[in-house]
Amino acid sequence: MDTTELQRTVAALVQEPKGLLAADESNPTIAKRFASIGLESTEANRRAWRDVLLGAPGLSEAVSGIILYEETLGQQAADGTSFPQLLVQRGIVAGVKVDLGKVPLANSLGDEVTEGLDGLAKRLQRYRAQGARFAKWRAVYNVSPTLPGQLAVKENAHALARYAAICQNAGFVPIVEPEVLIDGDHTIERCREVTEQVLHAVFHALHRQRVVLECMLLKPSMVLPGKRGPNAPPAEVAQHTVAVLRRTVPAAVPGIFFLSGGQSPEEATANLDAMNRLGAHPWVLSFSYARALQEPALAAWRGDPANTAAAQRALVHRARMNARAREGRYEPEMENEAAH
Ligand code: 5MM
Repeated sequence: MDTTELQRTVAALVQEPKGLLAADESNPTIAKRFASIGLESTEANRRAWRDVLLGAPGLSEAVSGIILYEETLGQQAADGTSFPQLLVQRGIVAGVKVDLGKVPLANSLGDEVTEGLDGLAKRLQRYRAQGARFAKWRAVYNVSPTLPGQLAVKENAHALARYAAICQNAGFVPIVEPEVLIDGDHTIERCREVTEQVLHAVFHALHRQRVVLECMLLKPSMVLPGKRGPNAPPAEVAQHTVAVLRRTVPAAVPGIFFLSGGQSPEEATANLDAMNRLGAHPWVLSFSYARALQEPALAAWRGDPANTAAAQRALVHRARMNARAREGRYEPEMENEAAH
């Protein structure tokens, strides 16, 4: 496999001080997000919202890549430019979510597994012709005293690694996303235990599938207590998360781009910042947030074109805050900065 192009894509994605915008909500998920502002999820509304996000002035100062949903790859901005082409013009790399969602894992009550490997190589050819250069696949792990089971850990690791290998052979940088869910009342120690087990299995599987670690990115969840319990301060989240990553993620992996997973936008920024204040790490620690970048913008937009500029300012403000956090230079007072 010639990795020259993959290396170029990785270099573009890990550029300082940037991170990624996840705008790859599947139709059922975007319908939930739109419900929060009383908007129906029609093809036209989804296009209009993605147009607001992708066209935000100044976004490329803090965002190097945007993960799109398959539908968005084939849609156009208001002036007729295709969305992937618009991103190229803005110096942002276009990515695509390629998993087909999760289903219950048979004979493993409470566990889930992600589908989408069949026909993936063919789909990638189409996505490549449309302009995508990196991809994303998400596996989810429910947490309880007994979940996730060993079978779910193994099967999801296998699927993530097969996906990553197929992507690299098709010229796509794979983002490998194992998400340990925050639903529940578990302790931060339980989340740490599960995250360590999951990441260990994922990197074992990646090794077996001969994935080139230098040409992939990891998108993990942070180590957090369950959302029905008390919050943990950023210093504690950072200490647990970095400790687990150091034990499980080889230094050859160029970047770790966290998901926000239901944290508030400010929490997700403060936790990333605390990790980067812990000093030099072997990998870039950055962001690949969906809700923690989009929530304030969506609330400002409310489906009304008159609110487009306000929504774009809200998005770019959050992206800038996270770019500071990537450098360990975020202060909560910066939230008051006018977003111009
Ligand atoms: C965990 O979800 C990913 C990151 O989003 P948050 O920062 O909000 O946690 C996100 O990219 C997710 O994978 C996409 O929204 C697609 O989700 P669905 O459930 O629609 O496949």
